Amino acid sequence: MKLSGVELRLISMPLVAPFRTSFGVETTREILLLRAVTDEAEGWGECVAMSDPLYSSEYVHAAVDVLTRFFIPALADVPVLDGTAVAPALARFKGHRMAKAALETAVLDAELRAQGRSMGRELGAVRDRVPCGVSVGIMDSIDELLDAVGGYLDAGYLRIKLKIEPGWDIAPVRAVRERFGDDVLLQVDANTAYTMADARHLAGLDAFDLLLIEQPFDEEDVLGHAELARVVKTPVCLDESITSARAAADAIRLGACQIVNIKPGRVGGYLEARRIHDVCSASGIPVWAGGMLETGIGRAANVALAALPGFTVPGDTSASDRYYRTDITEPFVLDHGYLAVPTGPGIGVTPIPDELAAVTSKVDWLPL
Ligand code: OSB
Ligand code: MG
Repeated sequence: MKLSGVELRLISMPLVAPFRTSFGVETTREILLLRAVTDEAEGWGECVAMSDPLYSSEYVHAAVDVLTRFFIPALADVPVLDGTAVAPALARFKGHRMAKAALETAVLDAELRAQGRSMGRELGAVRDRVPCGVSVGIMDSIDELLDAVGGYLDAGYLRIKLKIEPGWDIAPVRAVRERFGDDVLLQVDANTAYTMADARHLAGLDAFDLLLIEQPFDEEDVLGHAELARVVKTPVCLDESITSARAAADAIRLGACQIVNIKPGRVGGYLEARRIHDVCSASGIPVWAGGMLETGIGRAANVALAALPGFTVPGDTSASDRYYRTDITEPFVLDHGYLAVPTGPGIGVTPIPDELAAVTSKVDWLPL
């Protein structure tokens, strides 16, 4: 496959409702999309970096910069370009995994489209649909939260994840349990908002039979998570800390996680995400598919990944209308709590030209 260039496109997508986490509030998702143009086919990749470096050190404009200056030019030197050649070609550059993931995905999508093979088939999907949960932001009041959770349960979501932070943890969890009962699959995500000094307080969540507590401590505090796991009954899940298959293997060996959230962007791409799945499966650690408020482009590939055998609990792969009034692809629609795994070539979806144009703020063509 010969790459002729990559288009970098910035789009701006208003969320249906503000999404508040312990690290900030998102009202409009600013997203970088990549289109890799080859002599055989075109491929799409969505970069999950956010506007500000609050979830991770990456951010949209840094991704544009590093792709433009280093990553895309580095592909000119690759003799035989396909999806698997991208990570080795970029390996000498440190970090910037979200930017690397977007480029790898665009090239892989082009390759798969040229071959008529689907992402699910490529990654090893064993299901044609995946069970879906929803990530519920921090709200101004418990009443508002209960309304939101009630709406999602009515829509069919099979699992609820509550964002928590100090001052918004035990009370919202208790309220959701009291209103909706003990059968609801329920978990919490702290996005690094706590420290070991909060361990006793977090043990207060043990009473609510949660599936897991996600990333309570700092990204680099793997040992702290291992210590916490010894004093709380709720299973500890890592998100931010798991940046590679090696990081996953280390965290598992340390006893820092009983379950893992896999986000391809966070770990440098779908191929590394699959390796994490494999490492976890070999250790008996269940995994689930995280999300980064993706459009249909990123969602399509996430749903394919979530169809691998080790993804044994519902992920944050929600329907398009949980995020956006109008998606840039055909919308992903929940069917009794499930999303269908795309079956078409590559990621299986493409942007609808008019919808894409309506949200685009900038387009750059980078010839190779
Ligand atoms: O920690 O999982 C997270 C969104 C942006 C950044 C980090 C996270 C999230 C979510 C939303 O929880 C998941 C989604 O529905 O896409
Ligand atoms: Mg998380």
